[in-house]
Amino acid sequence: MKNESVAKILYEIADILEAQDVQWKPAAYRKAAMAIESLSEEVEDIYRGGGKKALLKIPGIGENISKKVEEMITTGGLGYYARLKKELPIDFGTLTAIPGLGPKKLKKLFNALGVRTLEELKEAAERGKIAGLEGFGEKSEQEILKGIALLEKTRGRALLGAILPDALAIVEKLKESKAVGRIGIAGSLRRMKETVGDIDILATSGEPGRVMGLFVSLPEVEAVFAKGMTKSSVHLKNGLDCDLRVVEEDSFGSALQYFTGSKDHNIALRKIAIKMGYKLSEYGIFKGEEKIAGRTEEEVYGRLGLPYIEPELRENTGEIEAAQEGRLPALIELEEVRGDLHVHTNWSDGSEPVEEVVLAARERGYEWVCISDHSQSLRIAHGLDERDLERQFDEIERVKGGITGIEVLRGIECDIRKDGSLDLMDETLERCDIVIGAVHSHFNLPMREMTERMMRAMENPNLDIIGHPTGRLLGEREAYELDWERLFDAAEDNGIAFEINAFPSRLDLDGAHIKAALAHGLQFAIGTDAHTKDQMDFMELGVATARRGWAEGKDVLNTLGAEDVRRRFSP
Ligand code: DGT
Ligand code: CA
Ligand code: CA
Repeated sequence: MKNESVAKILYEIADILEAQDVQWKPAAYRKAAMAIESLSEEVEDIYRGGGKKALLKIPGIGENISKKVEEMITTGGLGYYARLKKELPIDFGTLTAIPGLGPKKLKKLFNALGVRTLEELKEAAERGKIAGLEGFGEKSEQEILKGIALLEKTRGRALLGAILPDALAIVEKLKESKAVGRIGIAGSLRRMKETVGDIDILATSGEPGRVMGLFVSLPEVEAVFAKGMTKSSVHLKNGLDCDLRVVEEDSFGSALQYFTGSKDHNIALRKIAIKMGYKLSEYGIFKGEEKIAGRTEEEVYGRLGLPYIEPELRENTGEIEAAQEGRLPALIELEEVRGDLHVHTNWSDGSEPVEEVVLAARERGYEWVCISDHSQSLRIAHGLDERDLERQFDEIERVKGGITGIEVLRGIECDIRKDGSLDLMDETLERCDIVIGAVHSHFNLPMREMTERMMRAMENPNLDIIGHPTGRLLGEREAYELDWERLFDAAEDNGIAFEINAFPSRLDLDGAHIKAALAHGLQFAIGTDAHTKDQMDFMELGVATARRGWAEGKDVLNTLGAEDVRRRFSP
């Protein structure tokens, strides 16, 4: 059993126990689930290496839960969970993602209406059966319907950040085979779209039969839909489908171009080809019967009179015109990033102490890292008050004294209150190198109020960056209602940068907002929002999102050295 499946069951047990009004235990199960979810090693391997004793060493896992984990690993199931599930057969995993529906409310809906699944919930809400129940009402029924619509939009799609490592691992395994020639990822995954519907892989091979045999028997594969010489389709254990196509060497470029999409980008390209008297397909560019391009993407774009267009730009939002006019941006590269602007430590809700986080940042080759824990209002995250922050500054100084080769910036992720004021005193904020202001409450204010709340925060001279500006949580919460033109103007007036939060469920700002902000000459701060040091890996997603927004190195403050970052944000 993979970490993800173990964690999922532990989460669900927590939900069932909470629904049954059991005290304490739900929190313990959630803590254990979170611990297992964020392990960099497979819990199976840990168990195989050191038995139950090794499980007990994982923080958050005690005697009782370690036995449950052991049972899951050794038998592939859990009797305790099966019994609980019989009592409350509700799809908590899916339904608790709907805002306003916690385990207790879901139990009420089950008892009153028999609701167990998303479909049943939708039907009940559409028929107006929920509004009349005690503890619900007209408004909460509407909220539930909104939540369902949002969930459906992302259902069957997975977060880029969750899927990218799996896809790269599959490609690496295939590459090991001598039968594989060229190989690459295509589709929305190559365009680094925030969610992906499936994984598309292309390869060349002199022995397609062998490659396909290897592919369908990978351990990641759960079921095989089709296995042929040119295309095989499988369902992966991670929940997504994956297609592998084997194409001819001299069509690899055109196939990669075609299957990378987007569809709209391809349609626009095909129009250009037709105008030039060519035919463009996944097999190449043809002039009559003669094939004139197809081996590489550069060749394909070149034949159409265009420079190479980076995959992240291929959404038909002006990239083809820009290519024709020679004004494609020189997109920021991961290698240009010199530091991470947003990481947490165990001072708030992160996992590791400052020192470990700083060392991990140095290991990545960063020149600096900005420690930015939560401020006091965020109680569930153990947010810091003025005195805590002073003590953290002391610790940062101590850590800096013992570590060379990396600069540590003193940051804070300061809550923006409902009225737009910041959650810590100005005297304290003044002592920070970087203040990231972010909204963590009152998400549903009307557009004008929300916009003015943000604007007021930006007017505080200590504020440097607006964190996760739209507030969206993919599949869970829509962006706040904001008047972006007013916000862009306010950011310009006050020298505020917008965060590109690289956490997989956020990717906020997204490409479209970044592009709009760029038109106002604004700058960006990529922050991984890491809560464990491994999560600093999300930088790749942040950079990809910046690229999807047409950002160049000069637009992104992570490309500066520590002193320049400090100077950029000093009042
Ligand atoms: P996804 O999988 O929903 O996240 O999005 P994509 O973009 O990966 O779409 P997918 O997997 O259906 O197809 C992969 C690429 O194949 C797509 O980006 C463009 C190309 N493609 C698929 N269907 C068509 C089509 O009908 N016309 C054109 N021109 N291209 C297509
Ligand atoms: Ca796809
Ligand atoms: Ca596909």
